[in-house]
Amino acid sequence: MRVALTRAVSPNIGRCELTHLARQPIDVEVARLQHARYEACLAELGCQVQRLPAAPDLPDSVFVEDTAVVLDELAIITRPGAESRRPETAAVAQALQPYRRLAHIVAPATLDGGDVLCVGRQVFVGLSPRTNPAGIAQLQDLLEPWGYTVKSVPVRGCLHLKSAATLVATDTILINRAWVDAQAFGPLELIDVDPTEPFGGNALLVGETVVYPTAYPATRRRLEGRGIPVRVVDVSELAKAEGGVTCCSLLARQ
Ligand code: CIR
Repeated sequence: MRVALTRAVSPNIGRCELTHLARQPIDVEVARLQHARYEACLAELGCQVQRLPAAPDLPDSVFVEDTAVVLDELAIITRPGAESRRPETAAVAQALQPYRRLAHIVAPATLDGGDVLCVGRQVFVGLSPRTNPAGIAQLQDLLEPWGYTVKSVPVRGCLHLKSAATLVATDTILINRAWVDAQAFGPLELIDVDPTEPFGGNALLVGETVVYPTAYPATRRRLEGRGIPVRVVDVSELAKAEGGVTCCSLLARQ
């Protein structure tokens, strides 16, 4: 059993933070519909979806992934790199409290959950526009006592580590090598995104199934060709806010 924590799309998502994308109008109703279908997909995969109410003052709050790192033993509440996003953490901390003991990243450290890629007890952390070396050091101090190893991984040309690389099976990473060095992942199996789909590296593994955007059919075929079951969701409106499929939920194994 898994709890999937989500948060409703803010009516002001159009005022979201943007780093690598030009601003385009976002249709809030379409974004809400896509988000609801994404939640339905998680429910079909056996998650118990718990949705936090929308926060009109927090345009990016649908992207709950950045506010916490949820492991089996504890959850770390982050200090997001974008100042506008820091107030998002309060409601998420409250929602996670019943499920996990909580620890916190504190100033001057910054860390976005989108930079944290867990592969068993190995934790890869993107050194990115949002996550600084102090954030990685604090995460390491919090996780090492629980037997995790934390490794810093520089990213370039994208927002977060998980824009470039995500887990698609127990020992397999989907990767865009233009944005992160493959060597960082040592002996793990790698699947490259199709070169025509640079944003295709963000996939959400739920159990043994990958939840994946409709927007990247060539990369999807690569995943399926390696025997990975894929469920597609249209998240095109959320993608205009620079969000992907991992960003919209926090999964907590029960
Ligand atoms: C931001 O720039 O923070 C949001 N507009 C997008 C965050 C996406 N989050 C993620 O990839 N984990």
